[in-house]
This record gives sequence, structure tokens and C-alpha cells, in this order.
Amino acid sequence: NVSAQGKKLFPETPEQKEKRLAWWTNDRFGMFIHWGLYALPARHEWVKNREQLTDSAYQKYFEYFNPDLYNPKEWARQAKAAGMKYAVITTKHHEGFCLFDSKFTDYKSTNTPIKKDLIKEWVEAFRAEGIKIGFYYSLIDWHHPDFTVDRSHPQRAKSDAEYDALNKGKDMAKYRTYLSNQVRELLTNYGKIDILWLDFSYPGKNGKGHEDWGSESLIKMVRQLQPGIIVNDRLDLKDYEDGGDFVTPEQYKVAAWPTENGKRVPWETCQTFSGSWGYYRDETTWKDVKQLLVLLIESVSKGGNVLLNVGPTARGKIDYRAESALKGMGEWMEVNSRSIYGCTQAPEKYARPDNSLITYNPVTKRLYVHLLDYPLQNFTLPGYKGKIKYAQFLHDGSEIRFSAPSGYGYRTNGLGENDLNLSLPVIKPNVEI
Ligand code: FUL
Repeated sequence: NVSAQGKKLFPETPEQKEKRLAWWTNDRFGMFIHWGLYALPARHEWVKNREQLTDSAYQKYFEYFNPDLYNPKEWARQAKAAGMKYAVITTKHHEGFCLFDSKFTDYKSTNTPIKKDLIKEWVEAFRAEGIKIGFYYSLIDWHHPDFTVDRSHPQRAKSDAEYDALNKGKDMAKYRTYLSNQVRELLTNYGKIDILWLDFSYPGKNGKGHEDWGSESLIKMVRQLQPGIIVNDRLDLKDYEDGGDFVTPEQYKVAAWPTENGKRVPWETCQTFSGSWGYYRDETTWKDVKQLLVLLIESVSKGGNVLLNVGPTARGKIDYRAESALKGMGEWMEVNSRSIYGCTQAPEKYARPDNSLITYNPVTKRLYVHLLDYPLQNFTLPGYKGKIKYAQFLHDGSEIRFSAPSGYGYRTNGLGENDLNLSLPVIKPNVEI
């Protein structure tokens, strides 16, 4: 993670930053969308790199890119029904193909058979549903002729000599200008943008990725164009306290709320339904709804957000397996979202009961106990005596009676002096995790 050196890029107090991020830490749950030419081969968004496909071998995906069923209103409706409050789409992924009408390249959706600025329609559709707008933009570009493939680039060459050969005649400075021009277009032509998700720079031969990518001037421009925007942490600005607004654990669950210099930092885990970010037709390892809900609840219980990814198909539909998982999550969110929005890690005085997760709303002072499996036995809130005024189910608002130990009999039942026993009905709630 980032080890801040105290150097700052902007004059912003911690309170101002907290205010800028307030909606994001409240909303907790967003949709990530990875969509590009890689939806056609349908075997991972890194396919060009993994299979070492040449530009001309990859060209057919450009020529056949025609998502005739693309209907971003439908995507936005599905995101909203799942309880997602913000969304981040790949305007350009590592392959270099742009879903937006950029002045600085011909490698864009307007030049494919679909002939449209797909980002424009997407922004309009998601905004209309009240969903906050995020742009993912790849700092890596396997198509741009001046993008320098240096020795830290994953998976390409095996030696410095090989990299030098690959890099001959390339001018990273030209690529820097290109990327900054494109980021300017994205932050100028589509109205207010809420999130910028840059992915990713890495230290090259000089050990300073931020110099290769011009990260300092890039982020300064970003802040100038969209002062309220929230930016992730993948610009290799580790020397700066404010080099990114939140950290981005990818495809893993954090053990505890991440910290830097002893202070808790805003964080968001990005996760796939299966394994690939781009549409992967033959993938079999799909997470079920319960796993996904636990991921969300657990993240909120440690003060974090979840950005859950869909990889739409080459025809522009959300994969049916993702669609049904979103629907399942939505059914749960419809009655339980109160335990997600505005919630965070519970204060220490509330211990986590066995086989459960707890989230807490500091404004309403509500504690939410999420039972991961409906208990067949007594359910105990350890050490909660005197800390709870009222308890209810979320699915129907009905009261849950509770009792504290009041005598010898209770103690022999295994209840500690300060515990509470919840009297749960035998019949399970119909909306389960
Ligand atoms: C990674 C990328 O390389 C993946 O393709 C994906 O976009 C993920 C969110 O970030 O670093």
C-alpha cells in the first residue's frame, strides 16, 4: 500500500477530503463494467497480451465490433435494482480501443460497424437512473505506437535486451501527451464525472512510474477540470499523501480496515463474478449470491466499498449469469440496504457474535447483525447487556425479543453475565443472505 511521505499535491484538509468523499463512503456499492474488443474473443481482457496477438491478428475484433443489442438503459436499470449507486466503465482498457469519440485516435467505436460514441449513451442512461458516473481509463496501451513496453511490464519480454528491441524508436513522452489529452476529453465532454479510475502505472527502469506516466501533472489537470472528482490510487504516487483518494484491493478480501501511517484509509475492493473482467464465455467459476452478499457485508463491516464487475458480451448484453446474480443481490438489498448504505465498521464495544458480521450506522446509531446461517440454537450477543434498546428484523420490521441472564439457570445455559440472548423464531425469514 501507499506509504505517504507527507508531500501534498493539493491544499486540502483531511476534513475537506472527507466531505468530498462523503457520498462515496455512504453509497458503498458500485458496478464495474469492462467492455471492449476483448468481448469478441471472449477469453479474458488480457487476451492480446496473454496470447501475444499482433495488431493485425487483433484487427478482426475491431472490424467485427458491432454490439447491436447495446442498451445502457437496461444496464442502468439492472445496476439500480441490485442496489448499486455508482458505476465505473472502461472508456479504454489496456488494448487501447476507445469506447468514446476521441479526437486523438482512429482506434475508437465510432469507426467500427456500430459507429457510435458508446460512452455518451452510457453516461446519459446511468445519470438518468441517478447513478454516479465513473470512468476507468487504462494508463497501459498495447495499441499506441509510442507506449513504451519497459522491463517491468508484465508478461511481455524476458530480458532487458528484448525490451530494448521492443522499445526502439518509441517515445513515451508522445504517449504521455496522448493520454493526458484523452483524459482531458473525458473530463470535459461528458459533464460532471464523479470517479476517475486510472489503471495502472508501475515503476520502470528508472524506478519511478509516475515520471513515465506524468502522474503529477495528470492528477493536477484532473483536479482542475473536475474539482469534486474521486480518484483511485494506481498512479504510482506513493510519495504523496494525496496521490489517490482510496486504495483498491483487487480480487481479495482485506483482513482488516487498511491503514497508512496508522490512519484508516478509504478503500474499495474490486471483484469479478467469475475470474475474468472482460466477458469470458467458457468460465465456470461463478460466485453465488450468498458469497457476493457476504463480500459486500464483510467489506462494509471493515469500512469499505465493493465495485462488482460485469463484462458485457460482444452484442452488448450483460451476461445472463451476472444478470441473475445481480437480481439475487437486489432482492436482498430491497429490504436490507439500510444495513449497507451509510454503514461502516461498528465501534469496539460491540463484539462480533459467532457466525455473523456486524455493520453500523454512526448517524442513526443502528447496529446490524447479519446472521450468515440461520441459527438452530440460541443466538447470543456477547457482552451486549445494557447496550441495546430495541431489536427488529429488517425483512419485515418485526420485533425480536431479547433477554439478559437473570439467574442461575441462565448462566448454566452458557450465557455470560453481560450477554444478551435473542429469541429468534424457528421459521427463517424469507429473505436470507
Ligand atoms: C487490473 C487490470 O490489469 C485488469 O485487466 C482489470 O482492469 C483490473 C480491474 O485491474 O490491474
